[in-house]
Amino acid sequence: MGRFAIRYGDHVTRARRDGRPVVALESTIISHGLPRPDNLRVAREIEQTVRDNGAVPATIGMLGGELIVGLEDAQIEQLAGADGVAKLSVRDLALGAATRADGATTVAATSAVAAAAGIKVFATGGLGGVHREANTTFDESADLTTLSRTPIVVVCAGVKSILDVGATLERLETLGVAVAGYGTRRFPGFFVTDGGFDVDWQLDTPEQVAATIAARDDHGAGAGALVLGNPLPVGEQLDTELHDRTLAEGLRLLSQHGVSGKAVTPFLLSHFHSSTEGKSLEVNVRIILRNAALAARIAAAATPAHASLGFSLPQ
Ligand code: PSU
Ligand code: MN
Repeated sequence: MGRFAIRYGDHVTRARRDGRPVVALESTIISHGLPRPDNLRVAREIEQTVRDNGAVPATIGMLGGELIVGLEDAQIEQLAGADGVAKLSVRDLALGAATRADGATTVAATSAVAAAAGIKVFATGGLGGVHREANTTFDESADLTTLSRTPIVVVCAGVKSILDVGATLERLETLGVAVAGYGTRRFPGFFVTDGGFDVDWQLDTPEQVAATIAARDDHGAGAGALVLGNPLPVGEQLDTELHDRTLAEGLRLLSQHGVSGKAVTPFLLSHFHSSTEGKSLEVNVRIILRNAALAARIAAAATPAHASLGFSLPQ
């Protein structure tokens, strides 16, 4: 083991030893995506939802430079409450480790670390993507390029309409990232059920998703991720008029305040949460919990039956 080995939480070590299903969870939604104090409560609810659906949660993050797969509750509390927690994309991991940083991992970083740890399923809210005006700013999330070389399933509600959804889907195609809708052929738009674009594939059961993982692994022909878009039921989406109004205002404030780079996503998310009187937060939480539940069921379906019973076959 090197000086910078990944550290595993005890619950994840036990799950790996017993071959139980594990679901990776990101920490940037806790530190930068959701407002305090709700963020801590939600982080705990996500973990509990994974457990309730038959898998072990592994929230990933960095404390004191140590990369941890399976943060303990007190460590999650630390990332949720501390000021100055870094937003770590995949390129930042080694820099954070070397400088003993506290940091939360994005979809890109979480996917890369989870795959390195042999975890096959990851639940989040929304993916990063191509920003509006990326033709001049070149602002495209490293989530996309990382997923092109990372064998994992990301259960998400698509991308937020704060991004250029069409361009994001085009880039996912170019990068060789598989995209499917769960129970739908429309790509979800996070707060809203329908993101405005079709996808080529529809998967309807956790078993079908597990079979997709198995086929990719067995073929050995391509290491890209599968992005599984899990839309909110129409009745549960954010009111579309409120959504459109809040988005337009957020984009205007963005350019007014000259916000750019990695601050853009947190800025827009916080604008949504502060200007919809908690409505967007409520919808956001529902999205994440639904994705966590589905990811747990996929992880269970992807785990051999003898292992999910908690014991191993004799060698
Ligand atoms: N989209 C959301 N909520 C989030 C994020 C994205 O709906 O919290 C976070 C994720 O961690 C994602 C990151 O990986 O923002 C993307 O940031 P950027 O656009 O700077 O790559
Ligand atoms: Mn960016």
